Parts: sequence; structure tokens; C-alpha cells
Amino acid sequence: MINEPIRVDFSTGELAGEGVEEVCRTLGQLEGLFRDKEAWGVMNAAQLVYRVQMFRPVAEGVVGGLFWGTTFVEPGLVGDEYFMTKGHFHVLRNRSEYYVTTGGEGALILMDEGRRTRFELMRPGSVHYIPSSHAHRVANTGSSVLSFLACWPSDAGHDYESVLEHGFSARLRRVDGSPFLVEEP
Ligand code: S6P
Ligand code: ZN
Repeated sequence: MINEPIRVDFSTGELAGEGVEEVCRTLGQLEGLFRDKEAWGVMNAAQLVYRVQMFRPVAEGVVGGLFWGTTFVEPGLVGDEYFMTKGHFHVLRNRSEYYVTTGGEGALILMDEGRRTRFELMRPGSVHYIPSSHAHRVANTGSSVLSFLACWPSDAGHDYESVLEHGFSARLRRVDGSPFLVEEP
């Protein structure tokens, strides 16, 4: 028997094939994420912020497996803050991950456990290693969809609660037309 592998379209990052799952995140589902609550409140709750395609050939939590995915972040702003993913630590803090940009312009924002935040520019072809014990999120700083491939361990898990509760120590905001990492007060 020959298994048909899934495929990546490298011009868009789009995944296709049996077993590819997809989740969408709209503005309405991202309550509390963005700094400017007033700006968020008057925007269209149905507006798509990002979607994630995933290929999980083993069950969540299996030790020794790998997952594969593509994230597509729409261009946009809430106030002066770029559209971005929720961001998470891995539940198992010693699990790392790779991102590879396929389209658009953006930033990978990383925060270590000492709450030091930095970012790496994402451009088509850029390869990003996310070290263990780092919260990670991606912001779209461009005017087209930002897409990136990801590969992470199947037992990593996602700790969204820490990020929702404490946030990152800095946010990527548009200052005089350019992205700038602004420390939180
Ligand atoms: C999974 C990996 C990505 C994100 C995706 C969405 O470990 O880091 O696939 O899940 O970019 O971000 P988030 O923070 O909503 O999971
Ligand atoms: Zn991750």
C-alpha cells in the first residue's frame, strides 16, 4: 500500500491532503489579547485574524512524534498593535520548535522565562528556531497575508493561560509607521 503524503505549496504555505485540519481565530475570539480594548470593541468580531492548518500524524501528547503546520496571519491593526497570534509557552517547557516563513512580512516575538522579550524579522525564506522555555507569537507587520510553516514535538502542548494572564513584557506596535517593540508599563 502506498500512502499519499500531504503537500505544501511553497508559494503560499497552504497544506493539502488527507488529515490536514484547520482552525480559525477571529477578532471576537481574541478578547483580552490586544492592548487597545476600545479599538477592539468597535471592530468587526467576525474579522479573521489568523488560521492554522495542522497535520498531526500521532495523538497529542505522544512522546517522540512531530507535528507540522502552517499559520496564516491577516494584515491589520487593533489600534497601533499588529494582528498577531495568541502566543504560548509549550506546556513541556523544554520543547522547542522551528518556523519557516513562506510569505509576507512580520515578526516572531520571543519571551524567555525571565520575561525578556525580543523579536526576529520574518521574511520569505527566514528560518526561526524557537528555543525551549520561550513564549512565542507572530505579528503581521506587512500589507499582505503572513504565512509560515511550523514543526513542533507532539508532546509539547500549549500553555495559553500564562500568556493570557501575564502577557508578554512588550508589544509590537506601529510607531511612526514602523514596527517597534514597546515595553508594557
Ligand atoms: C504550535 C505552533 C503554531 C501555533 C500557531 C498559532 O506549537 O507554535 O502552530 O500554534 O502559529 O499560534 P497560537 O499561539 O494561537 O497557538
Ligand atoms: Zn509553539
